Order: sequence, then C-alpha cells, then structure tokens
Amino acid sequence: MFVHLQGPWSPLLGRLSAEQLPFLHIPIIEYTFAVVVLLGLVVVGAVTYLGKWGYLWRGWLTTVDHKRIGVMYILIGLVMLLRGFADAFMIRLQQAMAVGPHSPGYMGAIHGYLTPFHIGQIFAAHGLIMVVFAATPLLVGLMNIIVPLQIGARDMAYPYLNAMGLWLTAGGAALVMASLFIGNFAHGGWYGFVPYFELSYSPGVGVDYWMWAFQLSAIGTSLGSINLIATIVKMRAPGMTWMRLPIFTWASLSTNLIALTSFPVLMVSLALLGLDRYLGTHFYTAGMGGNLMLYNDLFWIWGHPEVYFLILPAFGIMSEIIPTFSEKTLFGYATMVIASFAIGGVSWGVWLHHFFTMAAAPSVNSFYSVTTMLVGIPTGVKVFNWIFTMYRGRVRFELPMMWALLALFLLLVGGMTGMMNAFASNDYMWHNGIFVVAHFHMMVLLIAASIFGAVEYWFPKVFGFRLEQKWGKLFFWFMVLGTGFVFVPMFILGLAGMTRRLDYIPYAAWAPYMQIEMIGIALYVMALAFFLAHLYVSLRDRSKNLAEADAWGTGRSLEWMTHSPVPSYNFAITPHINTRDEWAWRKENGLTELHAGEYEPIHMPKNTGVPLVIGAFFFALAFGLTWRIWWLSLISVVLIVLMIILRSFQKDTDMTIPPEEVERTEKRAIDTLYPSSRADVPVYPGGTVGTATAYQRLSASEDVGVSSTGTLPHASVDR
Ligand SMILES: [Cu+2]
Repeated sequence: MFVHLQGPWSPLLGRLSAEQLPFLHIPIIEYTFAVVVLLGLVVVGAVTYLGKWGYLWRGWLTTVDHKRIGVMYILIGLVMLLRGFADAFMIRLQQAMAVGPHSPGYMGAIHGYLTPFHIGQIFAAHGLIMVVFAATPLLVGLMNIIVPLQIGARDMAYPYLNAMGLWLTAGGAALVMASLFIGNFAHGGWYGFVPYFELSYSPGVGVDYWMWAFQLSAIGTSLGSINLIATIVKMRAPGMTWMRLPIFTWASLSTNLIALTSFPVLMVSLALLGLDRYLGTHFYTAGMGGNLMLYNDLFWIWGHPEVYFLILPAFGIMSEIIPTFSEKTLFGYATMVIASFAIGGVSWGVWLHHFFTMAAAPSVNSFYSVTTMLVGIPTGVKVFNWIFTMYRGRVRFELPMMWALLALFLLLVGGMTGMMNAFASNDYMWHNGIFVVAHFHMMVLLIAASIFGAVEYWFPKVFGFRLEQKWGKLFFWFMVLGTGFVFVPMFILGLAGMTRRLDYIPYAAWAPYMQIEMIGIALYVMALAFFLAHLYVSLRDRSKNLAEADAWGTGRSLEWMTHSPVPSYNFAITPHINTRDEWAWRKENGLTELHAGEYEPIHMPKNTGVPLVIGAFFFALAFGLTWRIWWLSLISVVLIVLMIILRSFQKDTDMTIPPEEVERTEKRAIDTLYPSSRADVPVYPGGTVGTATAYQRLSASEDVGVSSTGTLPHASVDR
C-alpha cells in the first residue's frame, strides 16, 4: 500500500537517480565532496600505512569498554560539531552578504550566494546536528566514561547495549551526512513544521532523511539512558550510599530519567509522521481528522525536556570542576541534588511555551508561563551554591575552571533572557524572532562551555596526559570574543524585530549588525584553529605532561583514585566507600598509601562486533526507507532480527582477567609514571606505589571497612 510515492520510482533504486546527486552539478557541494573524499582517503591510507586496521577493529570498533565507547561518542560529537559550525558559518555569510533589497546575488541566488531552498536545508541541518548529533553524543560520551568510574564500577550494567546505543547514534549521524551528497535535507526547521512536512508539501527525501536520522539517534539515546540508570542504581561500589554519590553521577541519573521518559514521545511523534508520509494516514494533516497541533504538542513534550537533558549534565560538570579548583567541598550538596530533580520534574510542564501564539486560552498560556518561570528557582539555587563554593576557596584559574566560569556567566545571560521569553505577552511580540534564537544559543553555548571544560578536566584521566595550556587559553578567549561579537548584535536585532531563518535581510539599516556578527564568526574560525593547535601541541608533548592518578592534585571523587589512563577494569580492587568526596577524605586522613593486597580474578565482558554490524544494518534500513528502496529495507530488517536472535544464543560473552595480569598492568601503570624513581618508590608485591593510587585494604579501623572485590550493589557499612 505505497499510497504516497511521488515522482519516478524504480524497483531497484527506488527514487534514487543520477539527478539526485547534487555533488555532480552544484559547485559548493562538488568542492565539499572532493574535500571529504580526500580526507577519507588520507585516513584510510594512514590506517593502512601504519597497519592499524586490526588494532582499530579489536581495540575500538568492537569494544564494549565504557571508556572507549565514551571516547567514540565524543569523536562523533566533535565531527558533527564541526559540520554544524560549517553550517553556521554559511548562514552568517549569507545573511551578511544579503542585506537590503538591492543586495547582489551570486552563483544563481537572487541575494547572497545561497538559494532559499539551500539555506533552508542548512538551517534545519545546523539545528538538528548541533542538538542531536553534537551536544547529545558529547554529553552521553562523558557520562559513559565518568559515571562508572565515579561509582567504582567495572563497566556499565549492560556493556553490549552500550555499544548498540553508540552504533545507532553513529548510523543516524551517517544518515545526516549522506544527505549532503545524496539527495537533499529537510528545509523546514530542525523541529519540523506540520503539515508542511507532510508528503504533499515536502515530497522530496529531505524530510525522510531528517525523520530517520532523528529516529535512530532517539532509539540509541533511550537505550543509553536505560543503561546509565541501571548502572547507577545497581553497580555502586560497597559503601556508596545515595547521599555519597558524586554530584555528576546525580546529574546523570536525573538527566537519564528525563531521557527515558521523553525520548519515547519523540519516537512516537516521528513514527506518526512516518505513517502519514508512507501510508497516507492523517495524524497531522489539516483536515481529514488530522490535527497539526498534535505534532507540536508531542514534539515539544520531548523538545523541552531535551533542553534539560542537555543542561543537567552540564550543571553536573560545573559542580565537579568548581570544587576541585576551589579546593573546597561543594556547597549545598543536598540542595544541588534536589535542584537537579526539581529542574527535571518541572521540565515536563513547560512545553507549551514553544507555541504561546498558537491560540491557547490566556489561562493556559499563564499556566505555562508560571511553570517556565519556576525553573529559575532551582537554577538559582545552583548558581548560589557554585558562588558559595568559590567563596573563600583557593580558586585556581586553570582551563577547566575558566570554562566552568564562562558557563556560569552564559547561564546568567541565557537565564535572564529566558525569563523574558517566559512571558507569553513578550512572546507575542517576538515569536519566531531571533531574540529567542540568541537566548537559546546562550544556553547551548553554556552547555558547550561545560563540555569543553569537562574535556580539559577529564582528558588526563582518560588518556594519561594533560592538555597544554597556552593554545587552550587562546582557544578559550577567542570563543569568548566570538560569542560576544555574534550574539550581542543578535539580541539587539531580535528586539528590533528580525525574524528567524531569513535567506535575505530586507532592511539595509541592519547591515552593520550582520557584519559585526561576521567578525564574530571569523573569531570563532580562529578559535577553531587554536583548538586544533591545542590538540596537536598536547599530543606532541604528551610525554612531558604525564598525569598522575589525581591529575589536578585536588580531585575529590572516586575517578581520581585509579590510574591515568584508566585500566580496562577501572579499579584493580573495588574500593570501599567511607564518605562523600571519598578521595578528598582519604587524602585528608592520610589514607592514600597503598597497603599490599592480593588481587582477585576480574570478571569482564568480551568484545563483540555485533552492535557495529546491527548499527550498519539500521543505517541501510533507514537509507532504504528514505529512498523507498524496499528490498534494501526488507533485507536489513531480516538481518537485524537474525543478528539479535543469533547473538542471544552466543554463550561466550565474558572473560576473566587473571590476578597475575592485573598485577602486571598495575605495575606497568606505575612504571610509566615514575620511570626514574623506580628505586625509591616502594612497589608492593601485587600492589602499586606510594602516593600514586589507593587500592588499599584499609585495616586501620573496623568501621572504615575493608575493600572487597566484585561490585556489590548496596552499601553495608555506614558511618
Ligand atoms: Cu522550552
């Protein structure tokens, strides 16, 4: 019943034909395609030349290690961040060129250098990519790496599911990238307008690309949220009671509860749109029993919680960095936890503020105005807690702290303007205007600032060496400058009445503002160059910057107790938790010295290539559905189901690391860090050295407890 096909179709290639390949006839895409092919060849060539295919496959592509999965999430996020930034660059350039009724057009465009059809796609791609394929994987990756370390677990609760989530996200990202060179992307906003996104108004493949990429990432993120919740609830080290949980882990728990409850709504809203487009149902049509407001409600019931899904881990990161670099415990721990859950809870009752102007009754609008403003209370609590944490602390302005403070500043700007948007009466004036755009960019930039802070902060933990500071600081300051130059004019233009997604600006008087924004973009480009230099120099000088277990010297939570880089099993002996800020407490009480202990065999999951293959089939399934290549989709579904069934019969899914190997790994970790002083640093049999780490069996007193092996879910010792 292929009611809606629209246009020519062949059984073999569906709607795909040579005209659908824009890189054959659109200059910009030709160049981009050439660059991408070249880069791809360089990467493949380099891996082949270095003979690293086996390492790549065994060490990374088939891994179920939470740290490596996290790193791959972050790599996907960074690549997509670059793509999203390229889109932003193109948008700004177009708007700076196309101001005033007589602005010239280039390359076939009436104004600027892009046709309305193209800039529409770029706007939609920029939004979707930045929210779903950059910010989300970056934060999911960080949670993946850090949460098991902070709770003293060996891995996630479901390592195999973890890899599935990664490869589904990768499949979605690949689908968005494919739309650049095969066919085109949606051109009606990142969140999709109905009924404009119905097949009769958007007959091309753009909306289908958008819909399936979104859907794949939504499934991946939901799987990930189940995993993180189960991990936090069940995998805590003995003694890790709820109120001893590190604050980033609390943030991860609250944020994944949001994900678990909101992403399914997104999946449903997209699935119903799919039924409309593929089978001709009428969920969102105007007339025939359809209701386009149904889509707006369903989409934003996910869309607003998604904002907090991104912002709560960002707050969690700030709550880790600020105490470490203030050398104080976090002020108001309990209120911080309550505030996270309050924000998570309120996030459910505010979605209508995305369409105040869609003719709801004043009483309804007032309700959502008030709930939106309520968010300011727990957020304010957090802001005060961070300030009081710094108050009278020994504040060190190292890179992670600088990013955290920038995030705090952006939160103030974004929060204030958010309160302005919360008034329905204001929204009637500037709805669909760029004041709102400038506001939410403050919020996503605060998320980005915390992510950069987190990368600086935890990088030594994951890779074993610190990032250099000079280029990193230039990167930081140029990001600050770029943000000022782009967004201050945007706020001004927003109040002047400029609307969103313009392919040209009608008023010549706005030209100076557009040019100032272009300066900001140039500063961002320079920041990007400094970022790359930052990475390059850090990698080059890595042997000079080797990190100790406690890389910053003032770490407080559990992850700073194990080696940098972290061994595959995380902790040679599962630590016993005695208090909140366990590592800081041990340092204060002189309990960082290691006492010789015996290692026990460690039970770990085995690598598997199944998730990668299933992810690839999901990509093929979505690609087939997008182009109506039915045979490809059918084969993919059959293979996915078959792989899942076959995998369930596979018994050989785990392994045991023998104690001797644990001992060797531990010794090697120490030797790398103290190559010259090996003689004067005591190495205990089956243990590790003095100040480096603390897998100790504390025998000082009974109630301090004795470390035990294996991850027991619940604490038995309390003090
Ligand atoms: Cu909202």
